[in-house]
Amino acid sequence: MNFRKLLPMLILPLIVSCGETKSDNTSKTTGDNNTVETTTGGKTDTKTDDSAVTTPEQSDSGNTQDSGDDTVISEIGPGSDKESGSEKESGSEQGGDSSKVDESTPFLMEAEYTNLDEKSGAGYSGGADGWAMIGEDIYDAGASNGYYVTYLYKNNLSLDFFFQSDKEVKGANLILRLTSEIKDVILTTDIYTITVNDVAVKFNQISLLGASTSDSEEYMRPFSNHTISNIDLKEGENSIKLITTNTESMGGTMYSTAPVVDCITIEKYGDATLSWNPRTDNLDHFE
Ligand SMILES: [Ca+2]
Repeated sequence: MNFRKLLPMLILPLIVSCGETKSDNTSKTTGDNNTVETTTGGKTDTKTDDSAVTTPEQSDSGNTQDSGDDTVISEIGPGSDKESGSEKESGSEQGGDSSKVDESTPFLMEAEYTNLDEKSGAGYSGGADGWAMIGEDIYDAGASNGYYVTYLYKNNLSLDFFFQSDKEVKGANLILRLTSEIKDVILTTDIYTITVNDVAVKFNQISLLGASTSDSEEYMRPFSNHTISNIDLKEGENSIKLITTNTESMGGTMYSTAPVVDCITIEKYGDATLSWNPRTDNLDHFE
């Protein structure tokens, strides 16, 4: 039995929520702030009044993208680093423990469900504050949950993910799902800072090439996954922050260089239980 081949078969059915793309009638939510998503080992439980948070059942209705789900799953699935040529180009492996067998369900946090209340962003032509920094995936760029966060083109502006773990975790993977707009973006530690529990992590260059060339072009570069390995979590409250740390203008009022962020996913966290409180009410404004 070739276990390496068997592993994706075991895990892929469990991670449909990670690849969920926009569907016409199910992705919007009427939120309350009490939603809790908890993922333990092999399954995800969502507790919410209207059950509007990502569930695998929602992904198959009204989805007209012919390649969306399949593409996302193959990119985000365990083992894809070895099997996907494109991932080698964009990945940022740091010599993680590739021999570790870990069937934990990928823990996904949508950028559009983070707390944006105090955020003030800058875009190509003017800025946006709070929930208005959320964009809808109208050009079918493969955004998980159909939405993403942009307007991150300002120095020291951060996108913050807070979550809990019931135990310490060593050597997890962090996957960023990103794209670029208006101009190609190449992220390095010199211009972009990713922190885990407020400690900057090292990552290899992330290239987001093939962006649209103007804000009037009706196209968005498809989102792509970028893996950073060897992430440690602590028991209790954890944070992951994506921080724009440069003043390299991308044109217009984009004062800094930054990616567009769809979601982040944590993989290979063993038997820990991870949970967070997604701000699903952010999308109330899109009703
Ligand atoms: Ca998203």
